[in-house]
Order: sequence, then structure tokens, then C-alpha cells
Amino acid sequence: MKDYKRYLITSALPYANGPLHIGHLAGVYVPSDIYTRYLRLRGRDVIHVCGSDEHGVPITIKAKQEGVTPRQIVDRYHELNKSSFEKFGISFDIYARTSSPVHYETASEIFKTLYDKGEFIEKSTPQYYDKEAGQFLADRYIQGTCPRCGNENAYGDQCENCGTSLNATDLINPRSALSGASPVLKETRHWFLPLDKYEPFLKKWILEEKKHWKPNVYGQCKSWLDHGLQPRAVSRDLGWGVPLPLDNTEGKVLYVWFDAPIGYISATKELTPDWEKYWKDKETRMIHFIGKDNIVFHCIVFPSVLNAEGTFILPDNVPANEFLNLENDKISTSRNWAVWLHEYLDDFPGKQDVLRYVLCANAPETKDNDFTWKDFQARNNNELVAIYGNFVNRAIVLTHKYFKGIVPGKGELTEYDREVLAGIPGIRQALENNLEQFRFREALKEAMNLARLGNKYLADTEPWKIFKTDPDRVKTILNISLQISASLSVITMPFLPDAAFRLMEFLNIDNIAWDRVGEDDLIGEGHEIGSGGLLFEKVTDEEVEKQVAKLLASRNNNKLPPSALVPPKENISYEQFSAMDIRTGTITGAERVPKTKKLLKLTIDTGIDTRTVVSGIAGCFEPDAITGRQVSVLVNLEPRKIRGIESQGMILMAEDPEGNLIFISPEESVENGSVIK
Ligand code: B3M
Ligand code: ZN
Repeated sequence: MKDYKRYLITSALPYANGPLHIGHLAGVYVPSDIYTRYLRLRGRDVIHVCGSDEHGVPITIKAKQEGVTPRQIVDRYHELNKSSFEKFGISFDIYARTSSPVHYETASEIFKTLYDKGEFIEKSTPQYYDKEAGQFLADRYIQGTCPRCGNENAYGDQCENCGTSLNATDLINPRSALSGASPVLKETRHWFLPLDKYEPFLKKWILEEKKHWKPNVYGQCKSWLDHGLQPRAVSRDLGWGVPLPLDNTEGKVLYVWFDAPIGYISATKELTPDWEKYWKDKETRMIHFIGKDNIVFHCIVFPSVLNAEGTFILPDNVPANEFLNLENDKISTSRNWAVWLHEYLDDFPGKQDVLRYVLCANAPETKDNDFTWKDFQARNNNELVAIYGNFVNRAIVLTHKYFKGIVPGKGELTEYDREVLAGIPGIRQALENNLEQFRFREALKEAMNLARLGNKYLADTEPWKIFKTDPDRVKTILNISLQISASLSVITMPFLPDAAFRLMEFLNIDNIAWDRVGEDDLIGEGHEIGSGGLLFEKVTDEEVEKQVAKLLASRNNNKLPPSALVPPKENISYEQFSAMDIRTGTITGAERVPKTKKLLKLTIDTGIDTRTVVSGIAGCFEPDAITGRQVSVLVNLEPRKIRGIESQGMILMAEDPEGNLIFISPEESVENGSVIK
């Protein structure tokens, strides 16, 4: 392990505009907590900071929806989220808030320093303005089509589909999220961070020096830098946020993505008067844990601010994760398609480690991954219960049964005993290597390999069969099994802290230093172990069926806020409507259009003829999966060339506010060419 003097671990500050769900845990907080606990166990000087992100349009939108003040929203969700994290054992050293006075001071100071250094470009530019609402439309108040990927529900600051960070004026067909109206442009004065000017610094720092970053992170940064950076406004016309610390700037606040990462600094300040050693000493290693939609802000914008300020260190690594899906569908707050942490804690009391385990075992480290309740049940029952729990339970129960709970001494070791003991340091080493490279799934597998090793050892040696004939041999076997159990309590601590603590209680032992894992005298002969218990319990079919039913019910009840919908169009005449010739047809062939992300070339049997339609649905459907489907086709749309292919019509699709596409198909199969009217 390359050594650093100290570690500063940051976890993305969740917006205090709603409860946390499993996607948050899987993407950011389970990995960051595992990593921090690991460093602590190894005796490193480490702090882990996090807190609520209490500014920005997500908060004001939520407040408006509920008819309460932003302050009421952040107070409510700060407490809820803080307590969910605690109950899941996410061991922050501080969970701060960006509405705290220390944060206001810190963010204002850093802005002022950059301002005094002449870093910002001050200019008046036209910004979108909603005349009905009488308000400028910052960030999420404006929606439109993403110029990069075509997602029609991109926000004014970011497209959540492709991760691109945007300026509101980049959006195609912009609309106000407040009224649905088309906004007008109105001049307003703002302060811009000249990212273009920082390009040479960023190119050297990232492209040359950060080749060890995860490929998804490095790749996204490279693509940004290859496209060329633009100055970005760091102020907003909003009534909620850190007021701009300049004269004559009433009604203007810092852009949330300017102040939020500074929240890491203010959290450290609140944690310790000695905060500067974590932020200003080159021997500190700073690591940002985030989700992939936050990459540009943590790898490009924030480092540019820190570098321009001049006295702070930069992150050494930013191990961003991809997204977690739920039962084959994107997690969505607006559609209530989520497993909420506070609800899980109510439904599965005492089972916080099970969720930590499943989310780590299936973490979206290199690609988006799927959480299913079936997998949750299988991993609990077949891995935690059947391997880890079963092994330690047998070791403890047999020690009570044969030796009244007193650890027996070892006799002569067989070759197999030695082999088993010798396997442990290798497992520990492999686990360390994986953790140090942020490969948490693999690291967890290694921890479970130790439980597997113990389980197999007991199954192979069968002490219950030989106690009558060879009690001395059983002494050795149980001694070794208890040593393995003690090692397990250490090695699983970063991943399953609650279970590991309970195991220590079962064994009646205190903390063992990480480096001692694998030693054969972690528990001495004659030590009295505790009475034991069950480390994990089975999850029943009934329990998971209930969860699935709950999800499906929320899907059915789900009503969208009107602001999420595309505004209605103007009336048309009946003639205009009946001029459209819409028919049922069947997709008989589908292939991707080369060099495009969204386009499929479809062959359609329309009943009238067989024709080609180019359709922008490749983001949602695999070609093979849709061949044979009956669909609705607008057949008299004037043909047009798309990427050199003549498209002869259009498939009708429903698009939900999140950009998911659903076929409009007849409920029962009908003859192709049937008229839809
Ligand atoms: N609140 C975005 C998010 O929750 C934002 C992170 C801030 S980290 C400084 O995804
Ligand atoms: Zn996009």
C-alpha cells in the first residue's frame, strides 16, 4: 500500500430535496464507507466528510410543489437523510449542511479570492426568463432537448441521459418548468469561470497525470477536454443560495455547483480546527466518491476553482460509479420507482448489512447494473446465511457443545490444516489490492472467500462425526475454525460492520488489528466465547413478493406533476387529423444504423407494402428484442433521407417525461394495414 500521511475522503453531498434510495448507497456511500473503514482499520489518519447540498433549483422546485419554503424542505430532508445514513452504518466523521454560517463564509471567501484575482469574466448575457412567473429560469427551471444526445427532457444545466453539462441556451426547444411556457431571453449580469483559460492546466493534470483513473472517469474528462471548454456562469438570479459577496448584486446567488463542492471544505472546518492540514498539505490524499453525473463538476470545475484559488490540494482520485437500475427500469424519484432507504429500514429492521452486501456485490462499478428483489433474496440466503452465517454458527455451536464454550487448544496440525491457515494471508492480500484500486465487488468476493474457506474446512473435516473417536482432533479443528472466524470479523468489518461487531460479541473478542488477519492465535486457548446467535436470517418469498408488489403499486398510483409534462400543442382541424394515414404494421427486421447511438433501421410490413423506417429508438431497444412486434406506423409521412437511408414513415411511440419510449401497439394482434383513427 503506497502510503500517504493522511486521507480526506469526500462523498457527494446529496440534495436535501427528497429521501435517499438504493441508487445513492450503491453508487457513492457504500463504497466510500467501505474504503474509509478499511483505512481506519489499518490505522491511517483519515476523515470522511459529507453533508446536505441545500441550494440550487432542485430544492426550490420541491418547495414550490409542496407550497412550503425551501428552508422547510432542507430541514426535513437533512434530518431524514442523516438518520438513514447513520442507520446504514455509513460512518461519516461529519454530516454538515451547506446552509450553515461556516459554509456561507467559506464559499463567499473563495468566490472573493477568485474575484480579487481577476479570474472571473463579468458580462451581461441573455438568459431565459418566464414572463408568466416573472422569474429568470436557472438550471432545472428550464427543460428542452439535449444538443448532444437528443433527450427531450434535459435540464438547463445538465442532461441526465448523457451526463453532459449544459448552458440553458444550448437546449433545443426550451420550455419553462414553472409554467410550461416558451421562455423569452432577457439580459442579466453574471460572473463566469473561464474554463477555456484553464484548459492547459486541466489537460496536463488529468490527461497526463491521471491515467490511473477509472476508464469511465478518465474517458468522460477526455471527451470534455477534446470538445473544448467554455466559460461557465457561477452566479444565478435566484432567491435561494449563498448571496453573491459583491456590492449591488441583490437577487443574485452563487451557482449551486460553485458552492456545493466547497461544502467539503466547510464540513472539514466544522469538524476540526486543524482542517488546513487536510486541505493544504500535499501529503494528504483526497478522494472524491461520486456518481457519474457529477464527474465534470468534480474533475473539471471544482479543481479549476481550487487551482485558481491557489492554496488547496487537488483530488488524487475520483472513483465515480455508473448507475443502479431497479427491476430493469431506471430508478426515478418522480415515478416513485425506487427503494427508499428509510422504508427499507422499517421493512427490514436490523438488516442494514444485507442491503450493503447486495449493493456492493452488484455495484455499478464499470457499467450500469440492476437491483432485483430476487437477487437480494438469493444473495442473502445463499451467501450471507448459507456461507458466512452458517460457518461461524457451526464453529460457535460446536465449541459450546463439546467444550462448554472454552476455546480448545490445537494439537499437531495436519497438512490440510496448514494449507487452510496459509490461504488466509493470500485472501487478505487480494482483498487489499482490490480495495486500493476501488474494485469493491472483487474485494467483497475475497472477504466471502474467507468464509467459504472456513465453511469448506468444517465440511471436509466433519468434527461432529469424529468427536467420539478422536476428541483431540476436534479440538484442533474448532480452534482453527475460531481463528478463521476471528479473522472474518476483521476482514468483513468494512463491508458488514454490524455483522462484524456482532460476530466479535459472539466470540467475546475486542478489535483485532487488520495486519493480524491470518494469524493462528487470534483467540487464545482457554478463552471463553460468547453465547452466539444467528448472524443472518433468511429472507422469505413472502417478504420479497411484498416489496415487488409495493413497487408495482407505486407505478400504478403514480401521477406526474404537470410541470414534468410537455405543454399542450395548439388545436388542429379534423381535416388535418384525418390527413394522417396511420396503420398497424409488424417490424420484420431491425439493425443499428452504423456510427449512431440512437438510430435503428427497421423493416416494416405495413400490410400495404414492406418498407424501411429509420427510428430514433436505439437508446431504448435492442434490435433483436423488437423484431416481430406489431406497431403503429404513420405511412404517408413524406419520405426523407436520414444518414443516407430513405425513411418511409414513422413509428408512433409514447415518451414519458424521463425520455423512456413505449410502443403504441394494438392490444390484440390485428391484420397489418388496419387503419388507426
Ligand atoms: N447535490 C448532485 C447530486 O446529488 C449534488 C452533488 C453535490 S457534490 C458537491 O447528485
Ligand atoms: Zn444528453
